[in-house]
Amino acid sequence: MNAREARTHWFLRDRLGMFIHWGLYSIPARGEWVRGNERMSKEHYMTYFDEFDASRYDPKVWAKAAKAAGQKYAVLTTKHHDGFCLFDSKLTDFKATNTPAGRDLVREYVDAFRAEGIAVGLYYSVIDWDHEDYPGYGDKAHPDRDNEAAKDKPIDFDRYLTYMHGQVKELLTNYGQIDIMWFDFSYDNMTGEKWKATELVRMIRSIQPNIIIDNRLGGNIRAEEPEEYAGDFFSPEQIIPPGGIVDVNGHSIPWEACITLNDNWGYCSEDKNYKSAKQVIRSLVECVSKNGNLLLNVGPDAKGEMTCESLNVLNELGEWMRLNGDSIYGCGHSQLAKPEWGRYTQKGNKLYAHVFDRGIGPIYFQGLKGKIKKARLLRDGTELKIEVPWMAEEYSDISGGAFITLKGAELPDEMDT
Ligand code: FUL
Repeated sequence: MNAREARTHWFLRDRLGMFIHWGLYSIPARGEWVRGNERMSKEHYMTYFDEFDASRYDPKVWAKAAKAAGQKYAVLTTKHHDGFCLFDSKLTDFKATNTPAGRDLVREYVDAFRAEGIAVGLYYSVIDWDHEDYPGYGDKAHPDRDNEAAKDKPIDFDRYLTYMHGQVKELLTNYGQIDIMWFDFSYDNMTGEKWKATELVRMIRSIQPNIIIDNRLGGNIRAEEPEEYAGDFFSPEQIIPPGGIVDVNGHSIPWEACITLNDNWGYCSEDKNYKSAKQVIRSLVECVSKNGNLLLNVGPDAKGEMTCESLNVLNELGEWMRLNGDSIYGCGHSQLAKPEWGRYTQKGNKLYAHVFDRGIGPIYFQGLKGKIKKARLLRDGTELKIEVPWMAEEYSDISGGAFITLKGAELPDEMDT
C-alpha cells in the first residue's frame, strides 16, 4: 500500500458524503456566484454582510440529517470565491464573527459533525474576489476590478499567497483533526506553482499528516512521479465519468463526483429542479460501480436551514441506505460486464445486483452459471431461487449464465433493489 492508498482507504470505503455551500450569497439566494455574475459592487455585497445573522444555524441538525442519510463525511465551504470566511480568521475582517451572527460557524460545524462520527472536510477557494491582491478570474469574477480605475491597479500576488496559505494554516491548526481539504480551483495558467502549491501541501501535511486533498490545486495525479500537490483524488463536477478513472496501467485512481441536488450549489430560492431520491440513489450506485464516491450538495438558506425538498431527498436516501448500505460501503467495481438490467457493485466474493429495470420473469446473470452459491434480497434477507429455466439451455448466448427468480416476480424497491 503506498501513502496515497493508505490515506484514502477510509474515504473509498465510506463512499457517500455531504457537500454544504453556505455563505453570504445565501441571502440574495441566486447561487454562490451571484457577486461575480451580477457584477455586484463591494458596497452592495456588504449589505448582506451587515445582515447575515445565521439565526437558525444549528449544525447538529445538519449532522443528524447527514448521518440519517448514510453520509459518512462532509465538506463545508469555509470560504467561497466571494472571500467571505465562515471561520474566525485572524487575517481578515471579512468573516462571520464580524457579522450579526457573531459566531465561528466552522468551529460549530466541525464539533457537530465529529460528535456524530462523521469525517470532516473543509472546502476553501483559492480564488478570492474580495482580496485586493487577487488578480481576478476572468473579468467578471472580480467585480471590484470591473471598472477602468481598478483594472490596472498593481497587485502584490505574493501578499495574497501569504494570506491564503495563512488561512489554510489557521483552518488546519485551530479545529482539531480535519480529514479532507477540498480546494477550489485552478484555471488557465493559475495552477500549481502559481499557488506555491508544493509549499502549501508540505505545510498541510506537516500539520495534518493523514489529511486527504482534492486535485484542484492542479498537477497530475496519474503521473508516475506526480507533483506533490497533485492531490489524492479527482473531483469531477456534475458528471460521473463514464469509465470511472483509471491510470495507464489500468489502476483505479480515487475519485469523487460532486453533484448538486437541484441546479445550484449555493441556495437559490427559485430553483425547484430537485433530483428525486431515485436519481440520487442511482447516481450513487453508478459511482460505486465505477469505484467512485458521491459528494451530494445541499445549499442551506441564509438563516441556516436546509430546504424541505433537500431534507426529503436525504430522508429517502437514508431509508434506502439503511436497508441497502451493505451494497455501497466498502464496495467497488466488479470485473463482470455491466448487466442490461442495472449495475453491479462488489465486496470480496459478494456481488450486489442493483436492479434498475424490472422486466418480467427471472433476472439473468451472464457468466455466472454454477458460480452462485446463494442469492438473497438485501432488503429483508429473503431467499431467491437460482435456476436455469427449461428453455435457456438451448440458447448458446445465455447458456453461460444463471437466472435468479425474484419472489413474487416483483422487486421490493422501485428505486433499486
Ligand atoms: C466550482 C465552483 O465555482 C462552484 O461554485 C462550486 O463551488 C463547485 C463545487 O466548484 O468550481
